[in-house]
Amino acid sequence: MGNHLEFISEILASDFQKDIKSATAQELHQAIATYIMAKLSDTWRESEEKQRKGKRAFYFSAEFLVGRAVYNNLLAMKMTGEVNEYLRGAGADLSALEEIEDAALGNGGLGRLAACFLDSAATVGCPLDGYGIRYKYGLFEQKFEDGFQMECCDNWTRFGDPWSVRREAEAVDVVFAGQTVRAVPYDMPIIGYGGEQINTLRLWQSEAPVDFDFALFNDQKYDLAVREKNRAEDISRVLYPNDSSDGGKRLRIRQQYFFCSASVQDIVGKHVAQHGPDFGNFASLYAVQLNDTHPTVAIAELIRILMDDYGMSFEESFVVAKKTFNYTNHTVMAEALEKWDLRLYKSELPRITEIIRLIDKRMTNEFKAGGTETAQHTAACRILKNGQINMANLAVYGSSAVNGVAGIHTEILKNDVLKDWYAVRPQVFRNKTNGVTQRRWLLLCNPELSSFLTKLLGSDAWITDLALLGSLEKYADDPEVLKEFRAIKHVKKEQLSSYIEEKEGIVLPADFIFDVQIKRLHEYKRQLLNAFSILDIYFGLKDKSIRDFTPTAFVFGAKAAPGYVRAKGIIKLINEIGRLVNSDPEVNGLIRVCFVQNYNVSYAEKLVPASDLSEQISTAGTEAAGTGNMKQMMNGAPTLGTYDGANIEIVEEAGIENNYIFGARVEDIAAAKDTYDPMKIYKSSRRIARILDALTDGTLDDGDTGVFAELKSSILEGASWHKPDQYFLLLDFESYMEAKLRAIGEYGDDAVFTRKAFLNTVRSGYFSSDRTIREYAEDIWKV
Ligand code: 26W
Repeated sequence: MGNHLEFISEILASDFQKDIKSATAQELHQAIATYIMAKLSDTWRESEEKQRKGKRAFYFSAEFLVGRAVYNNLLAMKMTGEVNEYLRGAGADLSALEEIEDAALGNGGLGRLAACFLDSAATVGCPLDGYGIRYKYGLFEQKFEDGFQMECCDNWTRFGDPWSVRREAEAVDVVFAGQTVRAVPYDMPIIGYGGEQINTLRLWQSEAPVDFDFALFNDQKYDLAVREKNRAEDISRVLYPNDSSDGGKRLRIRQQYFFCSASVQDIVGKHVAQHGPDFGNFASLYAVQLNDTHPTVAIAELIRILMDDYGMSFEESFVVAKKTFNYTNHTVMAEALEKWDLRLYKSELPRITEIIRLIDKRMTNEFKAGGTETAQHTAACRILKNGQINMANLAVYGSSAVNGVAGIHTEILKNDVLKDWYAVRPQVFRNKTNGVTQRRWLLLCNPELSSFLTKLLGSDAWITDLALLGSLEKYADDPEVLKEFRAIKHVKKEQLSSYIEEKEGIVLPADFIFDVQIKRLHEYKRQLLNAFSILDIYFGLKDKSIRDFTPTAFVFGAKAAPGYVRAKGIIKLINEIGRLVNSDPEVNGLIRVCFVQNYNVSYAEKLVPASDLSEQISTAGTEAAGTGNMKQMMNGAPTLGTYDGANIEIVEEAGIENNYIFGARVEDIAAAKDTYDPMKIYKSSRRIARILDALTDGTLDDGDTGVFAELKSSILEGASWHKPDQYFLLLDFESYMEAKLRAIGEYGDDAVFTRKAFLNTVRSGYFSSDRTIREYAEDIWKV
């Protein structure tokens, strides 16, 4: 490869007849990626060879929110510096690649967690590969028109995808009722930090066995000629943009079965090639993690293959499957727990449905045989009931391990959502508190803080052992250290400020507090409560009831599922509040609001390091864990949050005195549930009434869509499908305001606020996904 870096120029010359200076960002990206792919090729093959020798684990997920690969891969290969220098020598710079699209093959937390897990597994030497779907279109691109969310399709591979290798030879057929499609694998390298181990993310693309029907074309039946092609490609065409309700769509069933069947066939095929058609040791060689219920059909698919292709009995096949699969639950939201219509399912997957019937039968027999103690739980645990397939029950019954993603969440699964299963199978339940990779969420997005931590620590070992940061606690009262820590935060805020001015046209002065709430838009995450707090502060500044207020910028990033009308109404409301506040000279020197457009992984990499306050304000008992909270903690933002999800463990690690915790606990909510009367609060609080009335008294304009009035009545009157204020915004309002104004008040004081911020960073070691992956590997996968 000659002077290896030269290879980049050779590719530009050969593929684009360009040199570095004249190349476009996409061409430069193509060349650099090809260069890296060449460099890692041997190691990637060797890693695969090595992993074939032992037990290995597979992560089945309908979503992998990997974001942009180029910077992370350069970092993992420790080549960022030399490649940047080489480009600079030719008048270019790596920052040009800021234009490169994210691979947004996921909705939010669940998808990003899967990506962090793959990075950690490859880094800690865990043999974990990912299996998923290569969506042609990822999560929609979000634009605001007059404050309303508009969705555009995300054609992320239009400039190519140099990080994927098409493995034509390993394609398999996936059979549906009345249609067989070709599942073609595309492999992405998952480079462990340092490049010693490279795992694989295999994403399946759906194609028609026959691309084009020439006869039909000859008959000028042009659409018909490509009908099969389109019907096949529909399966992996687009990611479903819902992150909390399954929508019951036929294509979704096809997507789930498509990648599960292809993945199970792939694993079984390799097993038979290596060990022959003997499945006695299958479960001791492979562990499969089901990322929520979306890939649950894989259990029935393995049984189908062992029975129909290898002649095993249902019982033998079931036992192998149960020992192989493990299930992670990521939400307690009823509407997010998948229950498929049996007839719909059968119409798509008749054989699989038969096998699910056998599994349900086996389960009811087993429960009956267990005596009343067990039998009494049969109804709750049934897989088939009310004409539906309960995917969570199938996942639990067909798995060896079941876990939640944070302490409180796992307790809620045991005592509520899956309590009947916990009663009969307590031993399968365990907790695995989420984590995030410090490579992307500290080293890559915050090199300034990273080199400061390395300086203080005297080594960069924290990059693969984040717990080492704990030894920096001794600097918490060192004014010089706090001063530099704060100066670094200021640098990140200036970077974000100029980016937001360029992208959003809004000026956020870097000396304002950056109060940041970034996550999917959902009522339980209570972006609406945050909006109410801004109105309260606005009115307080206007009537001078709030004095010597530390200037604060309220920053939001969130996409709403396209069909989630109320969520889209909340986006419009926050944009209208932004219009009101930012254009009011009486207050815009003290408060600003910015709702960034198209919040995604790459935008998060700019927002997280620049956030001073991390808004984690979900109703207690609703956010399974959260992972954004961990990223903002790592980057020195104290949490303003409720006692929910992983906030609780963040407070345990960093100290409640170093965060701003408020609001009703789960048990308070349970106690208030039946008597809760938000209208009474509204009537007894002028403060709250002023805020809610602003939604309908003309202060804020929803363009006569009525969405603001609907928002107000959802709080005061409720709706046909829920009680008033189902997420208890008014219940938590006062304590939220107290905590928020206290945080804003303390911000100015280094020895107080910066000390808290610093302690959050140095006590964030536990929240590395390296720790989480090691727990899965030791406790569940046994690899
Ligand atoms: C069927 C549609 C659908 C799609 C995605 C329903 C539910 C989902 C996901 C489970 C939603 C999700 O992303 N859950 C989030 O998972 C994170 C990773 O564990 C947690 O940190 C978040 O608390 C949880 O909301």
